[in-house]
Amino acid sequence: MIKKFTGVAATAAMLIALTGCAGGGGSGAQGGEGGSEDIVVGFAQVGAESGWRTANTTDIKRAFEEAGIELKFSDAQQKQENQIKAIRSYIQQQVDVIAFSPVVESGWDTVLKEAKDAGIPVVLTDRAVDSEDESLYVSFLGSDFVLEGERAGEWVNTEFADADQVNIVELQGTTGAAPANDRAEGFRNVVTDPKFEVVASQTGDFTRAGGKQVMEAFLKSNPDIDLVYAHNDDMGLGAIEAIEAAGLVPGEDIKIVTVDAVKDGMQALVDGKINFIVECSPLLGDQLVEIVQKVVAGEDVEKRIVTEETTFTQEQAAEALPNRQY
Ligand code: GYE
Repeated sequence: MIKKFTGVAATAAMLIALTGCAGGGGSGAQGGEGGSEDIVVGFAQVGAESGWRTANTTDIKRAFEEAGIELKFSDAQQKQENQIKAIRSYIQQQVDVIAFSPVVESGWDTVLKEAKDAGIPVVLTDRAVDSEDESLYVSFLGSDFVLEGERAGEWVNTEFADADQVNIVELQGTTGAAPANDRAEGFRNVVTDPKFEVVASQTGDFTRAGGKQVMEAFLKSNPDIDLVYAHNDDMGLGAIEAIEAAGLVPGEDIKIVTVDAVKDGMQALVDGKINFIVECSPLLGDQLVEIVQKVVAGEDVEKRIVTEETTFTQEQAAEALPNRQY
């Protein structure tokens, strides 16, 4: 591993060179004697599909920079094969810890086993894998997506308490992704009254363009849509464009509930174009750094760390928006 050392770090590096106590080289839990300066982390990001993702990337880079930990970063452009390639390259480079946000839930066992065999601990951030062997990763840091779907559903139950028939269209996240699977499931856990009908459900891949395109098709084939449930703000924002282009008023003619609460989504909520947002925090950087430091120092880490989140009505959004970090 080639690193740039200055001052204290250089002295520490020399000591390590003399005593042979470096944390790198896939030695995993034995590292850390030289402090954070010696740690190298490989992070395989999903892509740059949404405002949430951009905020997540920015926060992770900031946190590692502040901690003085070298971060190797790759963007998989929403493709599992790219993420697998990135992880294999981190294994080859013998980084100390690999962290990644799995684009889909399934199909990770082989590459995770390769990391384990190389002695490199893996931390899952944001999204889960469906591997039955939990020893393939040390920790999973991220939101409870089922709960998010339930929160969206609870708002729907209250909002449409007096309605007789409610036609819902669903803009799903990336097919096979944990937040798409779980947000669909959570919503259905609570929206159980037979008056609710999901008349159409399709993936918009968590992007604004995808949300717009799918919503245009939904509007053409469904004359009476009462509600859009979008698995993230970006798809909801795309849906708003499609609804307006069809001559309808988003937030009034068609109600919209989304997940994330990024600034653009919150602005649309304040503007009355979205009706309710379930928060999903992308600010995982500091917690990830802490996990990495503990893992490298050989300390125990929690297997599951759940992000704390809230929900926003239009009034609450107006109050929160000026101080919103993402
Ligand atoms: O909600 C969406 C992003 O995995 C929680 O991915 C994340 C989701 C987030 O594209 O906007």
